[in-house]
Amino acid sequence: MTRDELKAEMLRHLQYSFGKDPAHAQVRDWRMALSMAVRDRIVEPWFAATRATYSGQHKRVYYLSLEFLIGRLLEDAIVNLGLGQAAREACAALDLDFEAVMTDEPDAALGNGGLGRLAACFLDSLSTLSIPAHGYGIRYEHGLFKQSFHEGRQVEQAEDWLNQPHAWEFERAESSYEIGFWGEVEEKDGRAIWHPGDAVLARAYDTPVIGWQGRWANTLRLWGAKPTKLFDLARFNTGDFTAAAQPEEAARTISRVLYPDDTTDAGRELRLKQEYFFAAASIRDILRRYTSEYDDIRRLPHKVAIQLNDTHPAIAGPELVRILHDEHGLAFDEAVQIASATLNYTNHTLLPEALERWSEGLMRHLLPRHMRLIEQIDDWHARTTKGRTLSAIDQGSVKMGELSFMLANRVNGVSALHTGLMKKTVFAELDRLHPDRIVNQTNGVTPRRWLLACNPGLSGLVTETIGTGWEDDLERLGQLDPHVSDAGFRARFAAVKRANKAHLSDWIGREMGISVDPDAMFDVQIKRIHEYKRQLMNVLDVIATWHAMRGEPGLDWVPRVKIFGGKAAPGYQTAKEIIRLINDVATVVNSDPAIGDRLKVVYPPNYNVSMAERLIPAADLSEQISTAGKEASGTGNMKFALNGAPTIGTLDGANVEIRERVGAGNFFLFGLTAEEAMARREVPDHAGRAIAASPELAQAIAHLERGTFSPGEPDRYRHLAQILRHHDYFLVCSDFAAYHAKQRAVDAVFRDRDAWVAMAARNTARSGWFSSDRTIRSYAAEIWDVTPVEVGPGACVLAS
Ligand code: HBZ
Repeated sequence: MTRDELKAEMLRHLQYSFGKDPAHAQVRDWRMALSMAVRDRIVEPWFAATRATYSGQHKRVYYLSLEFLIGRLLEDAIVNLGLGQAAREACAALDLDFEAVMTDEPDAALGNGGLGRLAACFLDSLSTLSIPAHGYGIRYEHGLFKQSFHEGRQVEQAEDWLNQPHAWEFERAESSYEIGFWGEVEEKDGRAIWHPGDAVLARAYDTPVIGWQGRWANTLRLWGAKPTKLFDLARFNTGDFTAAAQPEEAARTISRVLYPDDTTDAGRELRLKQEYFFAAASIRDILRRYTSEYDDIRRLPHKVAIQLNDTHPAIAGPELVRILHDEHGLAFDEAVQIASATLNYTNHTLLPEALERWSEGLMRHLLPRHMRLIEQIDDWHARTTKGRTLSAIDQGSVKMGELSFMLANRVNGVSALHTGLMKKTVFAELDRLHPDRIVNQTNGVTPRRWLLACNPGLSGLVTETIGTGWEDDLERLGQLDPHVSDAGFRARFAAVKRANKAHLSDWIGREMGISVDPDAMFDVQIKRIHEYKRQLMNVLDVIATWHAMRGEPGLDWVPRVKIFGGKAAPGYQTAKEIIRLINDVATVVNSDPAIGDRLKVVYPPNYNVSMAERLIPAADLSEQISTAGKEASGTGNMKFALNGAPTIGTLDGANVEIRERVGAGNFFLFGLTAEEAMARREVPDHAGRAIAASPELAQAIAHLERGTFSPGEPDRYRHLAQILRHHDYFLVCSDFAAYHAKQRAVDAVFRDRDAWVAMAARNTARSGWFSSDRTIRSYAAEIWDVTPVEVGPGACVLAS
């Protein structure tokens, strides 16, 4: 598509789709016009992919996830369709600021963090690999809350992304399912019939997901909740307008908000309703599609693979059994066998507080038939495995991890370390009963968004050096390795990073009014705020460094900018105290004349996918410092390495594999191993001993206790100090000295510019394995038993 064609299409949409005169069009109108012009190019390959799947009777993958953190979609589409230059030029020809048009799009923040972003990367790779697939989730009216800071404290505001036209979705009013809740189960002629007491409609909204070069497109189908009865006209006519609107309100609540808690589940009843609502609608839709093509329901596992993204969709298991048994009339055991040959489950956490459990009482009340089936599934499992000591029902609650495991063909962890720990800890007994069921699938990230689109400077250098083709074959980055010893290449690599940093410095100056030196080291920790991720250890290191700088102002310190980003769950008080501390420390450090430009703390509010795309290309150092054994994998760690930022990190999650691949000499390792961490927790007063052994740590904690950073309220950080001294479950104190010392080693390498650049470039060259294309190929071969559909060049939109 040429510049002029795209421009003409934009003008056509502006006028005929939106009824706007170009003379009065705002940035939003132009963004919508460009989105529509680009979207038109997706429809053809989208239809072609659907037709090819039907005509070839290919097996399909269904990815069920309560979260899809997809971010902005316009740039993604433009990049995948190769329309970057045309779009820039068309905007220029129309006198539009291209950046402003692109950044006008709100982030679709339908997720909390890593789990949701992983689902989005997987959709991208499924399309790139032309694997027939659907993502299924909820069309939340309000995504993850917007974060702002008020006197350093996190303030949450409702996010409102749908309060404007949405360019990418197609509403499918005809695809609706009635989803029941509550009610009774009738036993009749040996069959169970569930009579729900209430119901809502699940309506489908489809977003096409275009793969690399437009060769294939899959569908993200999100369910919105609607009332079965729109309006109570009788009540309205009596004048009770509020009551008349009540059915609509009650139904809509189900798809109103994303739960902003990534550890525990608040609003439990509504959350369980959300889970059943989307799982049931998805299962119904999957079976409708299957039965429209095939007669024999027993062959379901040959044509359908369902992946449960964590246990949030786990109720899909009992729902599938219910339909096969109660509605299709299969024997119970056969129904369970078919369901468990179709379903697979991914575990994303071992943290006990994040493992879902539902009270038996609530489950029986809300989903009476399902609770009965869960008991039968539990009995069936005990009967068929002789694993009688093991149950999915325990002390009045249903353990969704155990239930998902029992009903799965494969269960996977998300990094080698995590999978190993799953086998040793939470699923030890189930693993013994089913020794082949647990497999590892180390996470990955899409190189289209996380290198090509977000870092044009580096992707340009890569292409100039090794040619194209790496975008969907990321292991080719390995060809950069020999170039790292070339001083000319290193200089260009360094220049790209410097330009990205200068760009970020400008943004920080504009947005936050903080001036940062682009030649300082940009040290970045961006992720949800959680004690196990240990932002507290990072800020203690800031305090210790600040203290040392004040003590020896004459020393030749390596200037650093400490950048933080992330949200805390609204009910997670300790995480919120950590946020406030970072902001208070920033206030003191950034205005300390004795420190000047040598140390800055920057914490831009409202970290999201788009902010990650801005920060990662400009990072020098990647902070991946979780307590070993607690971070299942991490995916940010991969994005940083890919963009040439070496890691300072523990042997946790995928850090282990990153270090193996980039080489131990290109990774700053510190801290206890997972095993050592477990042993350390048993040592009496481990924190006290660590504090006594590290004057820097003792000093930093003393600053918290003295109120150095909260002079108006000296007690503000007493609670955090108490945790450190007496309840240091995440071993911040035990790891602090090693971390602080390793940071000085980082300084030393950074001082040697050439050594640093070589290390950074090797991180890029050796990160090819962390493409989500590799991960999806591996799921396809080892879990789903699907193969990519061959697409000839004729199906490629670029060729048309
Ligand atoms: O999933 C994350 C893991 O912490 C991270 O290590 C991993 O890389 C990533 C992808 O595998 N887990 C989450 O992001 N978990 C959640 O967001 C979550 C959301 C709602 C919950 C529980 C967990 O109720």
